[in-house]
Amino acid sequence: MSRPSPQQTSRGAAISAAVVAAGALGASVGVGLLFSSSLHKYWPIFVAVAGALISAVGAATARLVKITIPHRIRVAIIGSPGVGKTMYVTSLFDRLQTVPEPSFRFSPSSETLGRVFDALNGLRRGEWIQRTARDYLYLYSAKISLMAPPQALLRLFPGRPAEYELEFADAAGEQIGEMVPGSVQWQAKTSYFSYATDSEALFLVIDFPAATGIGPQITPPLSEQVNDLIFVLQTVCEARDIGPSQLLESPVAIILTKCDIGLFPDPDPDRNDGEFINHVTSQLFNDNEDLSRLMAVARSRCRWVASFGVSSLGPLGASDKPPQRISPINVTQPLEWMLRVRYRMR
Ligand SMILES: Nc1nc2c(ncn2[C@@H]2O[C@H](COP(=O)(O)OP(=O)(O)O)[C@@H](O)[C@H]2O)c(=O)[nH]1
Ligand SMILES: [Mg+2]
Repeated sequence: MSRPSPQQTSRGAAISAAVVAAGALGASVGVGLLFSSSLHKYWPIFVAVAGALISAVGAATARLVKITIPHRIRVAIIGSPGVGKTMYVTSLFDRLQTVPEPSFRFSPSSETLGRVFDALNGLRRGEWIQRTARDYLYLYSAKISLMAPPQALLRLFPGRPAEYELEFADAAGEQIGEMVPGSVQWQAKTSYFSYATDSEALFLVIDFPAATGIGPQITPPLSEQVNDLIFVLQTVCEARDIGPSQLLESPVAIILTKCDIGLFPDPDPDRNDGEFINHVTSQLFNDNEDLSRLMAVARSRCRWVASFGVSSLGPLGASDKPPQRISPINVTQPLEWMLRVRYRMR
């Protein structure tokens, strides 16, 4: 796990100290001028100009410090075994390297890239992704730089990118139902649960086949998956001391994976698959009793909630073999949404 580098932190501190010193010097010169000359009758103008200068210096300092100290954005990806969590993170980190999104740049760590390429090479050899080992927490990390919109007083200046550490934690998922604070299991698995409770965002994952009954059913029934996710949400709120009148400030993305299975049986070259999946999944979240129950609980406890439909592999056609090449659909949308709402990415 990475921290803000000391170099960058001290650069931020040095810049803010320099800006504050310049402000203090300017203020003393102003006061000196005022009392040593006949200008003292214009004191209201001096006070107004000094006020404007001080607020501009404050805003600039805050922005500079924000730019030079990278935050760590931790995303916990949670869902039952087999819903496609590991495949989703793999596909996301592969796709983010070439995302045509001008607002952010992305560079995965070499360890993460090694894991992603191992998984993709396995698919090419005809092997499905390996089951995530129980009790392990796999971290996928990258540096990202975001173009944030300029703040009020700084609109005249071009926006500058801010650097963040992005980290996704993927676990096997067997332990969701054991997420009881204070229980022996909870204490034994602190790394996973404290990751979930401390994370900056939650990605809750359900698979499209379980949600619709279409395609192979390899995961627990939908109502069970939904109950487990509601349990996780309530537990995270409890662990963070979020009372019923407060809202969890971490964005919560509810993601339906394997939506390519929903594109069956009519592959259509004229259709935009991404939009089609979004249309189908938003209807599902309205019409399906379990999914709308999950949505209602999430909305009552969290400030930012949105649902997404993704396919980590892309259309497979009639084959049930791993594809030679993945063509993911909508996989970057939850992250882009989360960065926009929480980090005000442009
Ligand atoms: N059709 C389709 N199948 C998928 C997709 N993602 C995962 N799968 C299937 O679901 C299985 C389990 O995925 P995995 O990522 O290991 O699930 P996890 O246990 O949640 O990490 C994979 O071996 C694939 O067979 C997808 O986008 N489309
Ligand atoms: Mg897994």
